Amino acid sequence: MTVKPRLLLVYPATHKLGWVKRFQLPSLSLKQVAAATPPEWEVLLADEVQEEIDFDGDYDLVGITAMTHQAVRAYRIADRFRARGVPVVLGGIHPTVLPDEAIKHADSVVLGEAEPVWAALLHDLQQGQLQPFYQVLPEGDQLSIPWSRHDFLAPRKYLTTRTLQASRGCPYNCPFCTVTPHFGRTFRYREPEDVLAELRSFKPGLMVFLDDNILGDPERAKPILRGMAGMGLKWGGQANLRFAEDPELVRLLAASGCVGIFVGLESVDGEYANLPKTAGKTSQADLIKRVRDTGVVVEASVIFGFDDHDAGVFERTVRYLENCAASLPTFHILTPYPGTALFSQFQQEGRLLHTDWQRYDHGQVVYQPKQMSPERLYNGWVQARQEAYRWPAIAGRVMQSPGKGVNLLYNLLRRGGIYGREEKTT
Ligand code: B12
Repeated sequence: MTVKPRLLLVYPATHKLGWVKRFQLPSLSLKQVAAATPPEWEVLLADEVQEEIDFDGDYDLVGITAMTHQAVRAYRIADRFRARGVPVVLGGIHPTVLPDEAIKHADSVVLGEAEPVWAALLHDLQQGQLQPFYQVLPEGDQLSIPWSRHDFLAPRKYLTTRTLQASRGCPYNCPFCTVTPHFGRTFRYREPEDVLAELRSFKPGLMVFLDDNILGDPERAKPILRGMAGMGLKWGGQANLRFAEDPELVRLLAASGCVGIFVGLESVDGEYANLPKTAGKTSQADLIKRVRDTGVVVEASVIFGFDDHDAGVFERTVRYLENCAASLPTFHILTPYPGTALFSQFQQEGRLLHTDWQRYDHGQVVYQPKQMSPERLYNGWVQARQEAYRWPAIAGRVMQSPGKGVNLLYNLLRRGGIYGREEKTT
């Protein structure tokens, strides 16, 4: 019997989660790396959100993914494996943006997408010719990727393991976002038939699209939504709220089994409510109502701390979201992620307080805001979250929505995250 080489894929955790961990999704990044791994490899997963990593295990290669807030933990994990002589590859958005930092903790760094380079990297490793960096830049508007892999996830408990992407990339290039500079200026879509075939392979039940903007190109999205009607899938995803300018898209969304859609309003007024992505002829409040009234939960996300935000922004935002009864208000602190135009701007202006990546997570203030102190911004964010998730506020918006049960469930989960306790591991 031949022994397969063993690949351990690691999802680093920065916090220990309580009961909320049962409502997480497995990393699609690692599901795609697994899918791109040739069958002669055995693929194992260490999802630190769910369990401890076995640092003494027998592995031929360790692959670690990292967003910015995970980078410090990812580097610690990498250093421990490398100290034992196990080669480590780092990938994901943070190593893509800062490959020279990442390579200090890895034998190789994959910049951008794994699918076009991963098999070659594994071949090079086996030949003893691993290169420090691998990268193939995205081109065109077609996305050709293997179906994501699930077998290596068992038997962990997730909200659902049925996640996929129908598209990648984004043309909007918002100054605070990493997507356009690193995943391409166009939407790249998979063939609708390929997406629908993957969806048909799922058992009926909950699934999640992890696209940046599943409805970004309506003509590419509509065949997918039409094909989903009657499949018995209940799904969630993320989109630009402007899709709701198109009544057909709103109707198809509800008919396709969508239960919840995450939309980035970014700001309820000022410059950031008028970005190419957010501006349009109908107000964001009216668009929210259109979608909400179909029974689809609208998770409306806003960011606090743009340069035109004064200390009145917290109150204005909470009231705005209350008035349009967005099903699930979500608040973030502006975070200048490395690789964004915002990071370069704040760096040039000397406004970055530090580059302790663990604290770049939308829940801490890492820069000097223009119109308030960092403390005021932080406290305003805490208060806005608590205010929006008081029982009367939850009851008010749930009562205004069709689909009250699903709406209430989402709100209870979110309230748990806001009022619950989280412990740091690192
Ligand atoms: C879906 C998503 C989520 C989901 C993740 C669900 C899941 N478990 O998979 C949820 C909603 C939970 C989420 C949460 C957050 N997210 Co998010 N999310 C995304 C989104 C839209 C897609 C990510 C994704 O799954 N892509 C699909 C996979 C296949 O692509 P990928 O991750 O790029 O992976 C490919 C390559 O990068 C590479 N790769 C990745 N890892 C590895 C590892 C190895 C070894 C190799 C070889 C290659 C490799 O190969 C993969 C396949 O091609 C991105 C935007 C984007 N386009 O990247 C933001 C994004 C990753 N999120 C971001 C952020 C900030 C967050 C939060 C911190 C926000 C918050 N505070 O709420 C949290 C953190 C949660 C946590 N777990 O700690 C930022 C990260 C910025 C940064 N520099 O860190 C992004 C880039 C959005 C943005 N606008 O900038 N997110």
